[in-house]
Amino acid sequence: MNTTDNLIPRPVQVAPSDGQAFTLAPTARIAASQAAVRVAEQLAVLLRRGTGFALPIVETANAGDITLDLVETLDGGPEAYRLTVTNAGARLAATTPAGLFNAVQTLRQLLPPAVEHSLTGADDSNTSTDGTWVIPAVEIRDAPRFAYRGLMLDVARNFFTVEEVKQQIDVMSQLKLNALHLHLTDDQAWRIEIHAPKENPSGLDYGNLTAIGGAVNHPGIGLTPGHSGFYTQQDFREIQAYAAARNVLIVPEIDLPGHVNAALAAIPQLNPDGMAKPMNATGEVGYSTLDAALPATYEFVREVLGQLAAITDGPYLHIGGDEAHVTGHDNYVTMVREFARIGAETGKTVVGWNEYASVELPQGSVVQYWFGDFSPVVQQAESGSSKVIMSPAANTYLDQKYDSSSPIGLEWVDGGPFTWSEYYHWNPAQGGLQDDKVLGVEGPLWTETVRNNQQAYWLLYPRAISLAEVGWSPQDARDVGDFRRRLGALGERLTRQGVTFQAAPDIQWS
Ligand code: TNX
Repeated sequence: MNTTDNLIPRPVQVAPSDGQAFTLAPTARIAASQAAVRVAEQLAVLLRRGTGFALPIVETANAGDITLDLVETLDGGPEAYRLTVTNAGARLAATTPAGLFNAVQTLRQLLPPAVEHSLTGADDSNTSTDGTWVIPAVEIRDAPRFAYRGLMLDVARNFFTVEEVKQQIDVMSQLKLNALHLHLTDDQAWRIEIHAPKENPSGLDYGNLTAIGGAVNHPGIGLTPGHSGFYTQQDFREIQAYAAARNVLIVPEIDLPGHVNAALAAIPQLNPDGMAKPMNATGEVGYSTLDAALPATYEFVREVLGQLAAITDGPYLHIGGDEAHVTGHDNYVTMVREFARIGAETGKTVVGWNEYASVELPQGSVVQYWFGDFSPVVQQAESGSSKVIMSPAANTYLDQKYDSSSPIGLEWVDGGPFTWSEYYHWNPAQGGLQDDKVLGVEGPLWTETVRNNQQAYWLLYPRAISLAEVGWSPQDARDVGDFRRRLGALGERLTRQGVTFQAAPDIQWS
């Protein structure tokens, strides 16, 4: 059943009207001004595939058409939108294409689930169960609670091809998730091409980062080693452009100064003894570090962050900072302070895991909280005008097993189980932080146990749907019981899209 009650994330204001529903006819068109044509085209692709109708894009609307309008003002910031459906048509209005994109995702959920098709291109049948495409009459006004609503893909432990990342973006963006953090480097692998620089005082072989660090396909002990591969800078731009067209911001991460074994294996000069480390595909953490005393360390970081900043359109550059267990406190402070400065010098806003909050950071740096002591985070937020991305492990970690019977996933977070409901039932504004200090929320998917998109989907969904609503909907508008019902109704749409989700036993899936 398509109704105005099933929307996820729940909009700020939904006013069903007594008027007649709108039936999309085979003669319908999509009307859009020049600046709205790109989003209109995306809606057209979805609806043509779903309905088999021609749905041409035109400049001015007739009765019976869908209209996309860019307007001057609308409360709620750049992502806000208004969606009005009457028997004469549907009208989507926003101040930006991002807002229009959000409106399209809502419209999509007002159509029967049969409008959805495999995102991998497998099935192309196009009939609704009763052959009609009815959209209930309604007026929706909506805007996000937080500007940043993200997922993280660990592409180091498991490489995801450009095509796989694009599919992840297709799935997440329908839930109005708007940031994808790519964990590009770690002990096991280095997944982003770094060109040989013009100036290279220490003669570092940057090509080896991906030649050695991207070639991870050897058998390891313990956890299954991930796939080989890396993104060329062109691949990265391609992912980024694809994401931008779907209102998704790419946040690239180079994890420093720990989690660097792949770099130490590729570039001997990064080691104090000048000897390259062996590659290590195990799931061990916290054993590798850059050396604070080596000039090559800073030369390397400057080059890598500089090249990455140059290809990154978004404002953020993530420099890691987590689990540097063998770095030593003073060395950690020295390096992270300098790396954050280098990052900020590229013109980007630096982001780091919460361990780095104890270091003096450039004003406005972003802290991503995942685990441990919250007080340095609050302190940074207050003294350094930093904003916080909330990823508390027990409420957002998408790598955790749902419970001990899960065939994949890790089990290191205390407590549990870790189901859609724990990931729904929390408030990102906590520990003294108000909404204005919270940039948003992010669910990380570490991939030591993940080897393809379907496995990733299974760990992500439905928990990432909880996260999407936590990030979007007002706290006082959220209700676990109501969400449970709406989540069940979303099941059929995901199934039609070919997304394998965890069929949580406490949900009545459609
Ligand atoms: C800790 S969470 C990590 C990751 C691992 C994860 C699971 C975080 C910031 N760092 O490097 O993948 O544990 O082993």
